[in-house]
Order: sequence, then C-alpha cells, then structure tokens
Amino acid sequence: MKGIITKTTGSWYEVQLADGDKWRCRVKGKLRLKESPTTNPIAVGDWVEFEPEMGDKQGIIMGVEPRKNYVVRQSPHKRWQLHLIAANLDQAIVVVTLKQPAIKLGFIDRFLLTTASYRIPTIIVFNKADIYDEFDLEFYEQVREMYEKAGYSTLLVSAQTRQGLDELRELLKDRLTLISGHSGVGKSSLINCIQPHLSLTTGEISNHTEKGQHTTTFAEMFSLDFGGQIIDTPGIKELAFANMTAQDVAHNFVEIFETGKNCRFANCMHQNEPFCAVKTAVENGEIGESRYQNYLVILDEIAEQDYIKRQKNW
Ligand SMILES: Nc1nc2c(ncn2[C@@H]2O[C@H](COP(=O)(O)OP(=O)(O)O)[C@@H](O)[C@H]2O)c(=O)[nH]1
Ligand SMILES: [Mg+2]
Ligand SMILES: [Zn+2]
Repeated sequence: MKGIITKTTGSWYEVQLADGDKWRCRVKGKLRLKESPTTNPIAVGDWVEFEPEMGDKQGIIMGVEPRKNYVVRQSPHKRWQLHLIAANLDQAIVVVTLKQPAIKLGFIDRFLLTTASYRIPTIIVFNKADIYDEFDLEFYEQVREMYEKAGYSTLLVSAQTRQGLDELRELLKDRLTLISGHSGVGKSSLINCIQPHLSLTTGEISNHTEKGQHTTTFAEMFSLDFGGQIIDTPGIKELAFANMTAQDVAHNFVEIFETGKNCRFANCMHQNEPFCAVKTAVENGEIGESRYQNYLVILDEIAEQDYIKRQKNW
C-alpha cells in the first residue's frame, strides 16, 4: 500500500492513503539502519510503501519514494548531522512579524537559504499588520521591497483583523506548503483562521521575553478543505549550514548569484575581491545591505566549520 506521511512522532509514523484513511506505521529496521545522511530516515511529505500488520490500520514501512525536494536543518544534538524537516513541497511560507516578537532578518535569510537549494518557491508573510504603527509600516515597505527585488513574493496579513487572508488562502489552494517561522509569529493563528476546524493550539506571548512558548512540537501535515495541504512546523529557532560549502551559499542567495555573474572574476565570492558586481549592487541599493551582511556572516560560519573539521580530520 502507498501513502503520504502526515505526522512523525519518534518511532511512529502517520500515513494517509488517497482516500483520506490514516494508518499508524513503524519503519522496517533495515530502512532505519541504512546509512542515511540524516538523523531521521523519513519526513512529513514523504511517499512511502507499507505492508499491513496485525492490528487495526497498522503497518510497516518498507520503502520511501525518491523525493522531488526536501528541507533540512542541523540536528539540535549532533552538529554535523542533518534533520529532515519535510519533503516534496510545492512551496514554503516563512511567517514573520515586525514586532511581538521583533523581526529577525537573519532568520529570514537563513530560511530562504534552506529552501533555495531546491529552488522551492518561498513567500514571506508578514503577520500582525493590525499592530504596525506608521514607523513599522515604513520599515515594512523597505523590507518588502528588498525581498521583492531579490525575487521573493510577500504578503501582509493579520490573523486578528483577517486582512490579506483571502490572498493567503488562494496561495495555499491545491498546493503542499511548508509553513515555518519563529514561535509566536502567529502561524497557528493564521491556520486556524483559514481552517477553523483544525483548532490548533496557540500560545500567549509572555511580556517578559516577547518570545512565544513552544506549543507545537512535531511537524504535522493538515489537509485543507478547499484543496491542498499545509505542514505546520515547530518553531524553528536556529538554522545552521554545516552541510553547505561556501559555493553553495553563493549559489543560493539567489540575487547575489545572479548579480555575481557580472563580477570580473569568475570565482568571485563577493567578499574583498576587486571589480565585484555584487558589492556595487549593494552600494546602489539593488541588493539589500542586510542580505549581503547575512551572506557574509554565513560564509564566515562555514569557514569556521571547515576549519574545525580539518583540525579534527573529519
Ligand atoms: N495582534 C495580533 N496578534 C496575533 C496575530 N496573530 C497571532 N497573534 C497572537 O500571537 C501569539 C502567538 O500566536 P501563535 O499562533 O501561537 O503563533 P505560532 O507560535 O507562530 O504558532 C498569540 O497570542 C496570538 O493571539 C495577529 O494577526 N495580530
Ligand atoms: Mg504554533
Ligand atoms: Zn563578486
């Protein structure tokens, strides 16, 4: 039998069949032990083959179909290992807000880097529009322009006033969408507005830290009654890139890559090289200053990781 993984909780996997029926499956031992570059062999969005077992709608997963794409993050416990977040996506949404909690452009750029290796279309959704004052709106315009110039779509919404929710719904229709973003930005609230029957738990923001509580622990896929599915992810706090080379990073900051084709030196990394088209574009405001700075920060991190790996002979 064949189905799609809708939920993973440690050793159990929820598999949904074409007719909507859900089965509880385990993974065949061999599949789990098979050398895998990731800490988990299967993720939400994977298509799997399974054999029914004794018991009510229980099965054993025998194999995973090739993935059209996937997103990973570093394992929280093992620095050099990757953890599969989701597979076979049509698009990804990163939900942000200008305040409560404050926007972190570094996180946006890191998330865009994780989806760029497979060129998964990624949309930046600015939530909580209802609490933006005129200064926030001015800053929002700048940020929006910067990302649109880089080639990304953006959307301004509010789960509170329902502003922009028709557009969001249209965006989700008939597609498999990964929804990500820091905890507290309003992911679950937005999903609840669009599909009230899901009634996902939403967290109150503590005034103390301005950080949301972690109310979602596992990535989970939900079907939308108007067509399509979404994957709600636990608040991803940090994204690091031990798996990438400096060239990968240069390749996957999409506008830097495009502009970089005009650099004098073909192997220009846009750091200190002369006649660098990227640096010129940053000076002219065609590439966002924060985009460029975050690019440099990530290159530094990778140089440091490579240094450690060499020291330890990995
Ligand atoms: N003012 C305002 N608050 C919102 C909005 N959306 C969500 N919130 C609040 O933000 C907090 C975190 O929301 P939640 O949906 O749990 O965020 P998640 O961690 O990203 O799933 C909750 O207290 C929500 O009531 C919005 O559009 N406007
Ligand atoms: Mg949530
Ligand atoms: Zn350059």
